[in-house]
Formats: sequence, structure tokens, C-alpha cells
Amino acid sequence: MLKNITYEFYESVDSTNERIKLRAHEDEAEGLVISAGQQTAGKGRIGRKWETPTGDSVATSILLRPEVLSPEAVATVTVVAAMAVRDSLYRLYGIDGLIKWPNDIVVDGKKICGILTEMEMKEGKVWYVVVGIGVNVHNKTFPEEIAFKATSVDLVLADSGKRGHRKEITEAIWESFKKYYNLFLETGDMSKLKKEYESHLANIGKPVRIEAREASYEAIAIGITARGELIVEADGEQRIISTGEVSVRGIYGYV
Ligand code: BT5
Repeated sequence: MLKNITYEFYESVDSTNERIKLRAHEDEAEGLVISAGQQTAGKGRIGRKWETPTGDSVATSILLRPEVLSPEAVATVTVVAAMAVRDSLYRLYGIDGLIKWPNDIVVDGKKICGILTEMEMKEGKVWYVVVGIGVNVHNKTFPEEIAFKATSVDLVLADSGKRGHRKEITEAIWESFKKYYNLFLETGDMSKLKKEYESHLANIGKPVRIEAREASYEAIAIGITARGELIVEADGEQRIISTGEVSVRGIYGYV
């Protein structure tokens, strides 16, 4: 069970996930959060980049040392973290984001947050897990390659005269994460969270494109399994998509 959360902040680091990994190797206890305003080597999944311009973003990672979690169940922690980000932005600012399975939060069809979960094993068991969350907060513009599909808290709030606050967002996310993660640990799956998760799942009941290594096909998103996998329907049959196996693209715009 995640109990105490402690916060450290740095102006600039390579990647907050990498900082947590170093501390994990130094036997740091569960609950350490490292955040930074700028990352010089922010990471997305499978070797992709996460853009974190100076001071405009929240880049924040937590160290977890789950006692009883199988390596397979670790992927589900991303799904849990997505709920925490969505919940925090809604409670703080009324931003009604959708979760694009498995690791994005989107608002008005654009990505406001990405999540990267990594783990290391030791003696056949999960040694530690690091969950890294990037939220665009004050960004007004983005690099050209992502400008069409990225947004920020301030851009979303522009008409309301409100602005995001990075420390407030960081703390809200990890407090909310603690609540959802502890519910997840009670069963080791999403059974207690599935209903709430599905109520915020982007594209539920709508077409998505599944881009797997072997083939790419169109399907309808149905919901998630207790293990946090995506359920889709294609050619009249239900299929289960595991985290990391495919990339899901909405076929109408980015979502
Ligand atoms: C992600 O990967 O979305 C995971 C992002 C995780 C970032 C956090 S920040 C704290 C911690 N430390 C790290 O080094 N990483 C974590 P993926 O689903 O692969 O999406 C990456 C793609 O999102 C890129 O290829 C771009 O297309 C797009 N992208 C990059 N930067 C973005 C941004 N700031 N806002 C929106 N989209 C972005």
C-alpha cells in the first residue's frame, strides 16, 4: 500500500524517470516523487521523445515498490495513473479530459498528458516501478511535429481567465494516484476502478484503428478488462488488446 509521498523538485533534469531509477538503485523508499520544469531527454514509449520545454510543464515521476505485483500487472499501473491525472485536472480546473487508452489524456481531441511506466526486476520479482507523468501546463505553442495534436492546461483554460499551477497539479495527481493505486492493489486489477475508468474512456462505442505489428484494422472500442486491457469488437467478435502491443488511433482526428 502506498502511504507516504515525498516531493523533490529540480529546475532541469535529463528525465525524471531516469532520476527515480538512480534513487531506486540507492535503496530509496517507495513514495519518492521527483519533478522538474524541464527535461533535456524526456522519454515517451518505445524510444519516442516527450517534449518538455523550460518551465512550461509538469514532468513528475514516482517510485513504487509493490510487494505483490506480477510483472504482467505492472502495465495496468499506467491505466491507474491515467485515472489520477484525469481526476486531478477535473477537480482543480473542471477540465473534462478523456483517457485515450492506455497512456494519454486528451482534451478537445488533443493530448495534454502522457504517461510512461517502467520497471526493473530482481531475482524474478518486480524490484521497483517508476511511473512518469508529463502534463503540458503553460505551453502556448509546441514543436511543429506535434502542434496539431498537443494542448496545455492554460490553452484549455484560456477563455476562463484561469491558469494552471504546476505544484498544485503535481500534488493533486499523486494524492489522487494514491487513492486509485491503493484500490488497485486491493485486488491487483481494475475490478474496483473499471466502471469509473470506462466512463472517461475516449472512443467508447466508436471506431478506432488498431495498429498491431502484424496487421492494422478498424474496430469499435468496447471497454477494458479487469487487467486493464482494451476490449474491441471487429468482424463481429471481441478481441483483447494488451498494453504495449498496439497503438490505438481514433480514425476521426487524433482521439
Ligand atoms: C508518452 O509516450 O506519452 C509518455 C510520456 C511520458 C512523459 C513523462 S514526463 C515525466 C517522465 N519522464 C520521462 O522522461 N518521461 C515521463 P507516447 O505515447 O510514446 O507518446 C509520445 C508522443 O507524444 C511523441 O512521439 C509525440 O508525438 C507526442 N508528444 C511529445 N511531447 C508531447 C507533448 N509535450 N505534448 C503532447 N504530445 C507530445
